Amino acid sequence: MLGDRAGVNRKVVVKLNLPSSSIGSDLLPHAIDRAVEHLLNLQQPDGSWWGWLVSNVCMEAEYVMLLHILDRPQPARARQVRQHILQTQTASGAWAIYADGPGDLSTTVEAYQALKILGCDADWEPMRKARRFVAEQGGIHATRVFTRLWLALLGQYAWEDLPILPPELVVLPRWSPTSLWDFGSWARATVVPLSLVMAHRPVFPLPETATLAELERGEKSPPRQQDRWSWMFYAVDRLLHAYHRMPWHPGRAHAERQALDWVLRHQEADGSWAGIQPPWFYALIALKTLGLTDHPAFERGFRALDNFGVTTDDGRWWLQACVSPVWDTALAVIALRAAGLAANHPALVRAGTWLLERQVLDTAGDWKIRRPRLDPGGWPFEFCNDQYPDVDDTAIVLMALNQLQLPDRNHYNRAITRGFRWMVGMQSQNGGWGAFDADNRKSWVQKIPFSDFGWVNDPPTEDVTGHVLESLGRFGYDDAWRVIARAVQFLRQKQQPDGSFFGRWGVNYLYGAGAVLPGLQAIHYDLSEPWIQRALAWVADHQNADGGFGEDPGSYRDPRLAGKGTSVPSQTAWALMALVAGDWGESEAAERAASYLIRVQTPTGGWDETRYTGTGFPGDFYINYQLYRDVFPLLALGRYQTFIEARQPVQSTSSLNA
Ligand code: R19
Repeated sequence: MLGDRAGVNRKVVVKLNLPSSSIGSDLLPHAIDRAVEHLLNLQQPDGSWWGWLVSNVCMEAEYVMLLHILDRPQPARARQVRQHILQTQTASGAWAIYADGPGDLSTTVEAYQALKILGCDADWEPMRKARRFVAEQGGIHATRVFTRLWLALLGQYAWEDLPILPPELVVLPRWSPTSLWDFGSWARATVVPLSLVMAHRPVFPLPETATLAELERGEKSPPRQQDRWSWMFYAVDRLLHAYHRMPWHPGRAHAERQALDWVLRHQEADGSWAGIQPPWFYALIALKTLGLTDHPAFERGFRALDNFGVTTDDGRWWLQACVSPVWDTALAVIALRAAGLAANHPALVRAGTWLLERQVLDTAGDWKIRRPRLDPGGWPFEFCNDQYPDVDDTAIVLMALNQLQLPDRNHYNRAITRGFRWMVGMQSQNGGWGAFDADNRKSWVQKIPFSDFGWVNDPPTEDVTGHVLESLGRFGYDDAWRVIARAVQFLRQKQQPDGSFFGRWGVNYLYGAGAVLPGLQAIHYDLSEPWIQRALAWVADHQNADGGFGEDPGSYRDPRLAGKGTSVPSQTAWALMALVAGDWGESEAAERAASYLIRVQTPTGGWDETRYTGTGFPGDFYINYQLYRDVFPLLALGRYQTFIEARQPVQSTSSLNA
């Protein structure tokens, strides 16, 4: 049935329902011109692009708790944060983790605790409403481990009721059946400082007015997953609790020294840990717990937090989970090139030069553990993340650089060669690519009682693999090369029964389509193969009546929402990119998607997007990338225009031939 529709969609060449048919008119080039101008206006003086990453109120709530724990009150900042937390409360009294999403229990408890610390009265209506929501949802015991850990630090939850994370984990060698290296990069950086904190179980008591005495506690619950392995690790956790109660822990002091050493070694040049909020906060708490607030690493780390903060015009302050300048800059370059800017356009040369400087040539990165003989050469997501370059950024940066003419040819060639080798060298055994590590796919880490939030490993995914293929394709490689043939095999195996592809780092199957299909096109894969046509039919099948596409983050938890949701510019762009890449650029679906993007473009040439289309962790953590709304529609329209021009040189009479 899908196949039938596919056939129909593909063949119909539609004369657009835009006024006066956009192929012949100048509506499309005009929209592109305005979007180009808008994006160029957003470029930073140093040549980069950098949009905010909006996530959820846990960032600020935990910041408030952190200031209390570190005993670093900041009254002015506290007022701004309070304002922000109150402003993001939803009508139900809860806090959500994405725009228009349902209330989230853990997030609401953290926000409630922060507001108590910030002086809000429990009898105040917003607090009452929040409390009602928490009670309905099962109370404190039903929150995730991280939330209860924060409460334990504040004396509002029993340490005894949290799973154990022993610092001995750091001492276990890489080849032991369970080791630190089985966790994903972000989880490693989180687990190590936390193991120190949890071994000491410090409590930083709250004043009476800030406790959670009035908040529903609920019932202690069994493990979240109820399979055999989870029960087994639950039993192991009980044993570790018994061990914790014993007075004597041989080797503990050594393990703690190793863990502390690991934490200190992993601080980045900008003072952060792994460039993301959780390990950063926990590293500071670990140093505090060990009485090391005089250590230079502490002060450097604490001060650097301000770099992630954003002050708004209306007097709020909020905190980004991480920052995305490299990713944003590379995507902007790709979009502007697709829109027709020259390879040596001054703005793009500045961006390219900036990107060259960001390459990580440090040999000390964690990725070395899995690929000891590989030389460095990747790019990170953030400004300073020398220990965590990632494959996704490397693929996109290489793709961007590939399309530029930069003055320093030597530097350029060297950078490309190194980046290319690193990227290829990070391929996993199964043919795909993960983000920060190769072959990081053991599942036990996901089964331990500690792991009830987000993915804690970093297996190869469809979206990253699609980006790598697109990058390799641009350098002229095709599936005559084993690396590529294996990657195609990986994608084929990962395709869902309905033809779609899962999106790990973007919401969701629309992101998957927008990454996988351009990748296959770039390596000149035979797009007429049935599995590709099924992927395209899936996309076309999920178009909204307004011509746009949208997918709710709820689709990660509820399969019925796959590919469904209110139209959103970036997601419409991914669908259009998929259609154009799959040679469906002449379909009605593509034409209507392009029309939608043109229709909703703002007068200044950008797009509005309050919905979250970025994924931190499927089901648990989402990101609204501020630049996605402007970059992806431009990229999609640019590619669409190129496609149309190539197809219909005669019909385009006016602007295109001008
Ligand atoms: C593509 C480029 N990407 C490959 C990089 C994307 C970076 C996404 C931002 C990540 O920010 C984070 C990271 C980790 C956490 C956690 C967390 C969850 C579980 C454990 Br265990 C440890 C940490 C919570 O919030 C985060 C945000 C787009």
